[in-house]
Amino acid sequence: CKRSNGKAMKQRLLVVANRLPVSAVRRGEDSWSLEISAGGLVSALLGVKDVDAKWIGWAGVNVPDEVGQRALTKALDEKRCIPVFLDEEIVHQYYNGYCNNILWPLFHYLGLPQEDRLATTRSFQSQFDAYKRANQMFADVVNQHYQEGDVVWCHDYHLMFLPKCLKEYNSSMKVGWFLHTPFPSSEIHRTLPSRSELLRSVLAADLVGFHTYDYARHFVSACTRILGLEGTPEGVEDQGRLTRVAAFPIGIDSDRFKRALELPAVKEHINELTQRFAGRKVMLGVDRLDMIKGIPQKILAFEKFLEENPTWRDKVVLLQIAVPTRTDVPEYQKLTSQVHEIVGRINGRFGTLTAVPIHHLDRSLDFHALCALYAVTDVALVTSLRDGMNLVSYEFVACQGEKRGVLILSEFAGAAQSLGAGALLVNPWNITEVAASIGYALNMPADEREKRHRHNYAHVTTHTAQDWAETFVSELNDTVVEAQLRTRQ
Ligand code: ADQ
Repeated sequence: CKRSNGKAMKQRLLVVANRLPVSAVRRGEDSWSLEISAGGLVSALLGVKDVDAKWIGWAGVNVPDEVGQRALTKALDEKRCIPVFLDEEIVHQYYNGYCNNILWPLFHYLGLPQEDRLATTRSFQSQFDAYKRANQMFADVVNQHYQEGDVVWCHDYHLMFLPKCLKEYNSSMKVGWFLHTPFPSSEIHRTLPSRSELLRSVLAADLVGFHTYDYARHFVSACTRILGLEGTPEGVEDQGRLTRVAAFPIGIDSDRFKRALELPAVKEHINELTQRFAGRKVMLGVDRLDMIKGIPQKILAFEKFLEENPTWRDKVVLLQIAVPTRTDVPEYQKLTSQVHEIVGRINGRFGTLTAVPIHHLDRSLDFHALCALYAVTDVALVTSLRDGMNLVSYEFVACQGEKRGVLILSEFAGAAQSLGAGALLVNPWNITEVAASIGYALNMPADEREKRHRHNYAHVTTHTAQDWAETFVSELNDTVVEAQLRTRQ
């Protein structure tokens, strides 16, 4: 903390992310209603000690008029949020285009869009230009609010161009960048037409963070192979300037889950669910409906398990809760129909007049309903084809009081590196292996479940979201001080 007039002043943290943690609904020409989404990231950043955090990002709505913009800015100010206004065209090209159609699939090993090569090449350039323009707009807003000594923490693949824009404004700004998705092997990153420009922009940051050591290593390899720079144990060096690169595995606010499970309404909901599924083991999947989550693979593995284990058919139920996302994108629409088709087929095949083996919901559940579901689950199934970390696996562990449920976890989720010793790790592409793990999990003796759960629970409750945020911010402060000392020597 700095001191001013004898009073301790907290360091200011500007968190820059594509989306603000609010949903904004316009109620009139100059009135808005706002709801803060209390996710893990919000609790993490509010929990950082001695730091005064503000968010900068897009509010997720198009506000073309000045009256509306002024009113929204004022309303957001009370929630410690600062808006970046993006028009529809730029959102289409930057967010739907470059972020979600190019970077998201590429970083999850699904490759670049394949359609018409020429059209892709042409639209690729315009989408990249829009991406850079949008990042510059974020930088303009950060610069307007920046005060000397602030820490600026940029988040995710939407803002890879931002560190460079910020350093162009002010080379002494403390800038960190964290990626929530995997960073792929350099062999994958090399296929991206704008590969070098993006790497160079990220390297302008002082500290670059990833969920796992593997992602950090892939990033350093991409910088050495594609840019010809030198990788060191600390990071990447370019003409004497070091960008520190390290792993900062995220966690959850486990206390928030613990508190929720104590609420009478949640306890009542747990009782209702227990009665509803009495006599059956409960398996659970909670995912955004996205190709990376491996939902079809999960359901096909469950089908194989039922096929091979007829005695389990009326003794187990799979609850798959899938929040639709990016619903205007054709690939996501196709995925939704595919999942519906497989679920329908399996329920038709193994269902009876009174019960079906799969309950599939296309929607989001509120926090308390989700906690109750986690608490009654015997086996959680996370089959991501790739996933930066996967917080659902952490949340499930945090809500397992007496059940000591089993976690089946994809080896391609970052969480496999932290929860691997307690979970049953699987290759989600190997449906036979996943089906066998389902059988193993359902039959696992109590002492093995206890041992595995204890390992995971200790990890989830000690490596929390607050620790993650605090470690990143303090490492960023240290990195800048060390760099200043080096240049003075
Ligand atoms: P996501 O891909 O969104 O996050 P994940 O880490 O699993 O994936 O977080 C999802 C969050 O949404 C969880 O808090 C979960 O409870 C909630 N959620 C999912 N489905 C829900 C539903 N049907 N109803 C209610 N809530 C639901 C990205 C990366 C991840 C990385 C995180 C954090 O893709 O790999 O772990 O960021 O860095």
